[in-house]
Amino acid sequence: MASVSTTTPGTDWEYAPAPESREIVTIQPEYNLFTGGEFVPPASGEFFTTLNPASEEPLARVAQAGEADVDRAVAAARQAFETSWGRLPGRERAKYLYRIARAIQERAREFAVLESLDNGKPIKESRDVDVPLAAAHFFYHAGWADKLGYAGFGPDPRPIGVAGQVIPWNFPLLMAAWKLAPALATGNTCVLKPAETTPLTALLLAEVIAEAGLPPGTVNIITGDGSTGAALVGHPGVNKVAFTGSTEVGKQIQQAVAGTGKRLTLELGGKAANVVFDDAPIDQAVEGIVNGIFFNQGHVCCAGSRLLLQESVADAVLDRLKRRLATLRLGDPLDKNTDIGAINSRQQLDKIEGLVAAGEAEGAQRWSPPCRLPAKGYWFPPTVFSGVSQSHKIAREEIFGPVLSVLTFRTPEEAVAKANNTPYGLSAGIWTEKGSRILWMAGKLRAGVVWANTYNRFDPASPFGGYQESGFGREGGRAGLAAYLDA
Ligand code: TAP
Repeated sequence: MASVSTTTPGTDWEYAPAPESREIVTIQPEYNLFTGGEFVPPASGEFFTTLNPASEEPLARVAQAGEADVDRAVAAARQAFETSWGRLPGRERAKYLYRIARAIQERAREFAVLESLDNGKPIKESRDVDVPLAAAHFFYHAGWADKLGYAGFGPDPRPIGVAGQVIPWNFPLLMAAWKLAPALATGNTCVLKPAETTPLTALLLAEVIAEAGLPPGTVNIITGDGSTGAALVGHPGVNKVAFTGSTEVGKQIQQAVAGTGKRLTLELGGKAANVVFDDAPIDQAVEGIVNGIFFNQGHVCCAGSRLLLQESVADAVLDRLKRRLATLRLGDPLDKNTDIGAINSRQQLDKIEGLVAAGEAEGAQRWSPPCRLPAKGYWFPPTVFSGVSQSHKIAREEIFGPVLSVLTFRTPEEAVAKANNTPYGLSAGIWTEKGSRILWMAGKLRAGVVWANTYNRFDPASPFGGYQESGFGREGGRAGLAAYLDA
């Protein structure tokens, strides 16, 4: 499949194809569940198919874990907690985490290609963002494992026990690393359920974990759909539930866990404001806007999906933004020049199309650069809505796709009021040359992460998490350790 430039006619640059080879990846026809240190068939004998969303080609059949499989995985994790991993000193746990981190680096190309095949994201993002950050998460937490007594949680903070962890499809390997690394560093054992549409890199990680020699049962990876996730979070043998996904499912989990004594952290949806003032360096801001909403096809919980432009520069910024969008290349995720890959699933594409239709019906103006979409697979062009008002559905609901809603403001106070007019509160961006204004805004924005003159920057040392309907608890940094300690 060739990449298709969205470049406007007359300014077209012909790029030669630059495909990353998929030879490095061996996809097995069928994957079992990783439980008790080995791959075992599901008790039900049921499997489902995972697809390449860019071509709709079936990639593999993957085990569907039922209640008996969840039981087995939780029992294996309990045993490892009580007899092996849970008894290791921090310096020993650290060795295993360093080993996993190095193995991810050594097999980085394999992980990146597999991630792009199963998820549809451009190889330059899986290669330069997802995989290096996943390795960095294990390195960072390996460093903490023998220093927990100095982290401000008392001299001897204890692990919680068995962690049940459920993750979404937008950053499959990275979310697995965000969940596993802090849990293991603090001495917990894990049962992880990846998303149904993107299980393959978590299963490759299972292979790495087995090769790293972790005691059997320390990490269990069970694949399946939402019913597997529900069985895991509801299992009485789980002491801590960590969930990343939609607000809707997060609320169901909160209800299921209420009154059980289980510890819970929820990383949910977002509808972030990216605020551009008239003194911002416009070209830099345009790059930040593009990165904020079109990175990973907009399948990013902290995406800058609401652009707030100061009225005096709104036309100029929009103009430059449109010119920049016309240079983005949409197409084959394995082509190294591709900027915008495939939408992860038919279901997600339907959701994006539905919300975009609502935006048009409510009177906002829709714009996309000229763009031919590949005939097969799930695709959506980069899209900008101007003339958006705060009551529009596209200004309120998370679209989780490459769709930007543009609003305007006149004063900093109005910018704050509009930015905070959302049930979410995960992230925000500020673009201005005034440091004092950045500090003033950051203090007033109700968002867990605020970026200034940049966007979508992640680091394992920096805590990440939300307010309100974006959830509670933090991942990363010292704050992230607290979620896995009985402190
Ligand atoms: P969900 O539909 O909520 O799915 C997330 C995970 O939960 C998947 O593994 C899913 O399995 C599983 N699941 C579904 N129903 C469940 C239930 N009743 N009990 C337990 N687990 C259940 O979200 P998604 O569509 O995969 O991801 C998109 C959402 O995640 C967006 O709203 C996005 O903002 C949010 N997100 C948030 C963050 C942070 S850090 N805040 C990061 C990434 C994504 P299936 O795959 O089989 O459905």
